[in-house]
Amino acid sequence: MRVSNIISLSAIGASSVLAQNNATGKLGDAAAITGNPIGKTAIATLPEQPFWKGSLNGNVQGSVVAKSGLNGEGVDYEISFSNLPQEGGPFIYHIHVAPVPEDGNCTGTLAHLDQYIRGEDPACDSSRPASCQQGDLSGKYGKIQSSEPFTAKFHDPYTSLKEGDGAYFGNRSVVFHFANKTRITCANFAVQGSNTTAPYPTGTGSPVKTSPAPTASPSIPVDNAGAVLNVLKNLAIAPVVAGFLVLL
Ligand SMILES: [Cu+2]
Repeated sequence: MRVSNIISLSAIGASSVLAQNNATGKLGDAAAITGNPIGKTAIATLPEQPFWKGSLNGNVQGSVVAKSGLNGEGVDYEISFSNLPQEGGPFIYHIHVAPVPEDGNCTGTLAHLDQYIRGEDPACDSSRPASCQQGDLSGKYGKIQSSEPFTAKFHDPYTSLKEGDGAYFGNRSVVFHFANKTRITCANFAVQGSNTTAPYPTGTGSPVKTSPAPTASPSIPVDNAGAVLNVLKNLAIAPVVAGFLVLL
């Protein structure tokens, strides 16, 4: 192979890596979650009254039901929404980082669950869900078209029902928006607890705070720094460490 060909191939490789890096979090792609308590469920049910004060025929109705995935890996979601607004779709919904305050003000839920500091733009590429904001459920798994009722079931590897994880959402909220991001309604998750007696991963050494198995992200090269960072992310202190690294 000619040197010029090698150089141009290298350039293509470098530019594709750069393009990928542009569309992920400042802390990288989201790690797959393991160790969710078996049988644990969190449900967010929309309230009777909308937050949005425009013209609606009653609030959007429905819920987001989230259960620990098989073997505690990731979370299985069941979504159902009805009484959708007549216009302003397709609608979008997310896990937001803060709970709904007592007065029901959806603005108080702040931004999306985004532990890896990705931001909303560019829009989530649903073919690479690990690169999206963890809370961007409609970005990763589909917006809500206007046909009623809207239902969806999907598995998300990147959100957690394990307290202490940065990706834990049992104490957070769901917000339902118009396509233009205006907040229509919102609801807190309520944890239903574990409905089985299957054991938590305790009593077998140090099973809890391990980094995800390398097989969870086979296409991503892992160096020592990356592995350390993954562990730190699991400990939910990555932003602190990232701040420290910036100081360096
Ligand atoms: Cu949102």
